[in-house]
This record gives sequence, C-alpha cells and structure tokens, in this order.
Amino acid sequence: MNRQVALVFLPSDSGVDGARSIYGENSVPGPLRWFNDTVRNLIKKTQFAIPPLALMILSSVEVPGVEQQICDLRFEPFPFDRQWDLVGISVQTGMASKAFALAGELRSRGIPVVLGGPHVTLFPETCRQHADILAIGEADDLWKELLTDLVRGTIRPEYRAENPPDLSIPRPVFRSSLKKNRYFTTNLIQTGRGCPYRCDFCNVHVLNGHALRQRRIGDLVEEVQRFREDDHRIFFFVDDSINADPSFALELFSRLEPLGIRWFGQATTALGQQPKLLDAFARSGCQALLVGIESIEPSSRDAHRKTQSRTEELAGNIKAIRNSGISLYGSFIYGLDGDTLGTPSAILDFIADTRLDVPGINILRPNPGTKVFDRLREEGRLLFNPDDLDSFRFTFGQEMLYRPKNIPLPDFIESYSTLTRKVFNTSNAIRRGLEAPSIKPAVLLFNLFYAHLYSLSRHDLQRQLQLLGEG
Ligand code: B12
Ligand code: SF4
Repeated sequence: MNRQVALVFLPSDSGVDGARSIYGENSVPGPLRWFNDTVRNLIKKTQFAIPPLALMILSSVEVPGVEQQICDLRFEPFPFDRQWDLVGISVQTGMASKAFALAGELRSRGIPVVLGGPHVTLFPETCRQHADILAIGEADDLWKELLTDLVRGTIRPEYRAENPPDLSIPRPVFRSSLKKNRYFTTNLIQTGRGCPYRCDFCNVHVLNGHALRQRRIGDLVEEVQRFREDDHRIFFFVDDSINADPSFALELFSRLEPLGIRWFGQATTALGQQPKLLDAFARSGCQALLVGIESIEPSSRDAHRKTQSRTEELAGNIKAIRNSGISLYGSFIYGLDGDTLGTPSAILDFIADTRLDVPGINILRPNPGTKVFDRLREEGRLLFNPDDLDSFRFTFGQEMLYRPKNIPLPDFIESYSTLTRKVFNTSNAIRRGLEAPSIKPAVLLFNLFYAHLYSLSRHDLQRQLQLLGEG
C-alpha cells in the first residue's frame, strides 16, 4: 500500500478568494450583503482562482511508494474521511493561524503534519510547536529527501535548504493531481527566482535571495509545449519581474512565439524602454502584464527603496507598453512615507494620462519579515499587536495596519475612500474595457469586481475607524 500524502493550500479571508466584510456579513446592510453573495458566487463561477504552483511542484516529485494529492481548501473541506500518512500545509503569513489550527486538528487525529512555505522559511521557530516536521526554504529538493525518509520510516523533525536550489537542473512540473476545471487556468510557469532589488515592503528578496536563478530555456519551452497539449487556456508566468534579465527573456519569448500561446505575467515598467523585448512579448502572445508602480512620489519611492525605475520615466514606459497592444494592471500603494493628502489627485491624473487598464489602489501592508514592518514597529506606528498573525490576513484595502507618516488616520481613510470611489465605478469600468488594448472582457470584469471590492473596503475602513474611536 502506497503512503498517502496530502498537500494543502488555504483560502485567504477576502479578496480574490471571495469578497466578504472582515467584520462579518451581518455588519453589511441587506442589499449590499445580497450583492456580496452574488459577486462571491460569480468569482467562483468565473474560476478566478489559479492553482498553487508550489504544490504543483512538490506533487511532481516522484518517490516510489508515495501517492500525493493536492487539497485546495478554497474549493473543498479537508478530506478527513480518508487515510493520510502525512499532510503538508503551505503557510503564508496571512494564513498562518488557519494553518496552525488545521495542523492541530490533524495531529490530534494522529496524522503527522509538515509545514512549509514562505512563513515557515521566515519564522521557523514560531511554527515548530505546530508541526511534526518543518521544511525550511525552497523545498524542491528537500521534498524528495523527506518523502524518501517517509517510506523508509526515518523521517526527521526538520529539513532545511542550506542553499537555494539550482533551478537549471530539470524538474518537470506535472498536473495530474489537480482538478483542472476548477481553475481559470492551470498553465502556471516560473522561469526563475530571486530579485536583485530590496523594496522594503516586500518579502521576495528575503525568501528567494538577491541573485537571479533561472531554469533552462529548453526546459521551459518543453514545459509550455506539454502544458498546452491538455490545457488550451492562457499561461501565467508567475515570476515577480519577467523582464528582470532582458536577454534571457528575449530568447525565451522569441522561442515561444511559434507556439501561438496567449500569456500574462508581471514585469517592471522598465519594459517600456526595452523595445526589442517588448516586441518579443507582444509577438509571443502577451495579453496583459501587472506592473508594480507603487508610488509616483519620488520621496515615497526613496523612503521605501523602490529604486529600480525613476518617477519621470513611469508614464512614458506605461504608454509604450500599452501601445504595443498589451493591457496593463498598474498597482499603486497609497499611504507611503512620502505621501500627503495631495497624492490621490496625482494618482488620478496619472491614471487619466496613462489610461491604465486596471488600476490597483492598495494600502501598505507591513507584513512581518519585511523591513517596513520592523521600522513601523520601532516607530510605534503599527495599529495591531505585531505578534498577532491574524492581523496580517489578506484583504482588499479593508483595514489599516499602521498610521501613515504625514496624514492623520481619519483623513487618510477619507481620502483613500474618495480615491477608490473615483477610480472604480461602472462608467470607468465600461470605458476601460472598451479602451483596453487586449482582453477587453477581462479588463471590464476586473474593473467591475474592483468597484465592488472597494465598496467593501470603504465599509470596513469606516467600521475600523469607529472601533478605534476615531470615526
Ligand atoms: C502568484 C502569486 C500570487 C497569486 C497566486 C497565489 C496562488 N494561488 O498560488 C495571487 C495573486 C492570487 C496571490 C495572492 C496573494 N499573495 Co501572493 N504571490 C505570488 C507570487 C508572485 C508567486 C507564488 C509562486 O507561485 N511562487 C513559486 C513557488 C514555487 O514558490 P513558493 O510559493 O515560495 O514555494 C516554495 C517554498 O516556499 C516551499 N513551499 C511552499 N509551500 C510549501 C508547502 C510544503 C508542505 C512544503 C514542504 C514546502 C512549501 O517550497 C516551494 C518550492 O521551493 C509570490 C512571490 C514569489 N516570488 O514567490 C507571492 C507571495 C507568495 N504572495 C504573497 C502574499 C502576501 C499574497 C497575498 C496574501 C496578498 C496580500 N498582499 O495580502 C495573497 C494570498 C492569497 C492566497 N490565498 O494565496 C507573499 C507571501 C509573503 C508571506 N510572508 O507569506 C509573496 C511571497 C509575495 C511577497 N511580495 O512577499 N499571490
Ligand atoms: S517588490 Fe518586486 S522589485 Fe521590489 S523586492 Fe519585491 S519582487 Fe523585487
């Protein structure tokens, strides 16, 4: 009898996994509650979710005597009725307490639990008491060792990647353990890991290091060909900056051009100044890119070490990318240390000038493990107990976790709410959908979802102010 191993992915509290008020749906007026339910169901029906690549990678590791299954708890409860020899849970910081609760339940039934993922890599000591085994770091190679030990009966309490794995070693990803029709697409590919930059609100350079490690181009082309055979939907390159190494990206996407795929990914705005690469992206089927604009205030960019592009180049770069036929999701953070009450109108002007297809108007989330978290804690600006992991749940701008530097909290919330009301409304959604250079229906849908999600954000932020006694 093969050892049965479950790999678990957890839902977040709100946002892409279904919009809901963090104060419970009873806090929402009747008609809005009905609307929330409808949108939540719509999000599920349009299969907005994508599968967890980390668990696709782990479940592709083949060890004789082991059968693995991915349990995506966004779609189903954990199957306690089956016999499990080991359960692995992927832990992100915002979901840590949910992960610990599930681990506790499993262990009380005698099922051994291994915890891995970003939160375990950042804070192993806080996870140890909740698990039988910890997997610390990128687990591509650790996992084979761990499963082999499971079969041999020699499993250890800790597996740690002393060095990040060499990604040029071929490790094909298989999707047999996924229920494909649940997802928007299963064509997920990561070409490399690591980020040379040090933005202070980000964990990636801490988790994956500063050196860029890449997979071999031949392996990537083979994977795209193989994936395309049984899933004809769009590809998502999950790399944080798909243009981080322009010559690598140029070769890869030139070789993908004949395959006729459609894809989206994440890039830096510097792409607007890389005309050959931009052309290769457009020709190889790039439909949309997410770019982290973060801030158009030079003082905020400096304060948060967002140094890889200059403010005065941003608008021109964005226009160049859109002119090549690629739609853009541009993500901003309002509330950074250089921001003032004048920032929202600058953001509005910027969106109007560049005609961004989907603007993302975020508030800063000082996640534990980032430099900004340490700084705000030292400055006494966090609004939550820094040890309370529940505070770092994933929401769409629904709660403030800190006090902005230059703007009193009530004024900040009022100005943020006015900004999101002006950016997201039905007429803007329709106009952006019609004007988008590509995937017009998706741009329309995204903007409509956001009109709804940010109405929840306004409701919840107002509620937070009242609870703080400042509203
Ligand atoms: C694509 C992506 C998304 C997508 C898809 C998520 C999904 N369904 O997979 C979307 C847009 C939906 C998303 C949402 C969120 N994301 Co996100 N996302 C990413 C991104 C860019 C790539 C993730 C990925 O596939 N990586 C590739 C895999 C192979 O790497 P990995 O996940 O780290 O896994 C390795 C190890 O961690 C370990 N491992 C992971 N799980 C497990 C489990 C076990 C049992 C074991 C043994 C090992 C193990 O082994 C893996 C292989 O080496 C990362 C950044 C990054 N570079 O990783 C952020 C990232 C994971 N996201 C992050 C965050 C914060 C979020 C949100 C909470 C957003 C927010 N601002 O609040 C939500 C959470 C929603 C949810 N339910 O997941 C953070 C997590 C930080 C942290 N400390 O936990 C990251 C690291 C980005 C960052 N800037 O810090 N995200
Ligand atoms: S925000 Fe992007 S560029 Fe900055 S450190 Fe994170 S992954 Fe790198």
